[in-house]
Amino acid sequence: MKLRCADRTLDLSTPQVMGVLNATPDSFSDGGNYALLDAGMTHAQQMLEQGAAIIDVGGESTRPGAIKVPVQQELDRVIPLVERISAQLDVCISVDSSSPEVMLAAKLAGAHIINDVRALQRDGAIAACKQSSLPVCLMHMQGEPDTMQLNPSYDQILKDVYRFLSARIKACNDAGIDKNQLMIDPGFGFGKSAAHNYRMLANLAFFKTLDVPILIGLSRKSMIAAVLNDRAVGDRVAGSLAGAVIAAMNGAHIIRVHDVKETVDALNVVKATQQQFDACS
Ligand code: 7PM
Repeated sequence: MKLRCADRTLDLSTPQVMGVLNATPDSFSDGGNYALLDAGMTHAQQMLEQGAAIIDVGGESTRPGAIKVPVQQELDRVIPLVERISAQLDVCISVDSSSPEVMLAAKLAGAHIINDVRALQRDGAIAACKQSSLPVCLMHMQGEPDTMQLNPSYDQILKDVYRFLSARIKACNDAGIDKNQLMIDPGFGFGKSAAHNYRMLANLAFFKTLDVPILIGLSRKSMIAAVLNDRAVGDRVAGSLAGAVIAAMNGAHIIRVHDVKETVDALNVVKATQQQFDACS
């Protein structure tokens, strides 16, 4: 399975790693814009060397409880970084945004993929995505980041998420976005309890019949802490790796992570295993 991403092609026949690059100021020391750019470039280069196929640049915090960021601020954070990465590194760049303005500016700056946690539901987002001609990841979220973890509730989590993603695929198709430009993501941690998240992880293969590549992100999230005695964020690597391996074995094509080197190692073991599975089926 291959995904056309602007002037690049992503080979998804084996699971690929997407490295998280935070362009929000709280993630770096407060050294102003240039320091932020330099730190971002260094981190991007390191993740590329460690084997990331995609660098995911995000300027809007979607953490539970996060407040909304004005579009101009998102543009200021994301666009210079995308420009520099695309000029200097041989890697696929995705932009974590729900804003049509950011999607279009990111395309001009050299981005290859749109990653939208709101699945192009904002006004003008489908049109901007169509105009960009970039592939897009459609993610499921219940509610909005500031309140989504207060009382997540579903009739049937798998069917509810599946129906939502299926409807968003149809909305994109209706707007003239080709199905081979789409990916889906069940949205771990986005308006879900730990039980909801583990039910989705256990049954990830259920989403295969949507017939588009599956992207997942569970790196360092609270679903990992929930089974590790509420372990601190920096100490969730092994738990996150277990989640990445389970997801890859259940059909995920792209794994979004913070710890690239460790995840690439784990996925190489998955790859070796999957190759043997193919050989005897
Ligand atoms: C809690 C929830 C804390 C989410 C931090 C986050 C995803 C994403 C993010 C994901 C896709 C984080 C985030 N998570 N995009 N953006 N899938 N497609 O872990 O799971 O950095 S934000």
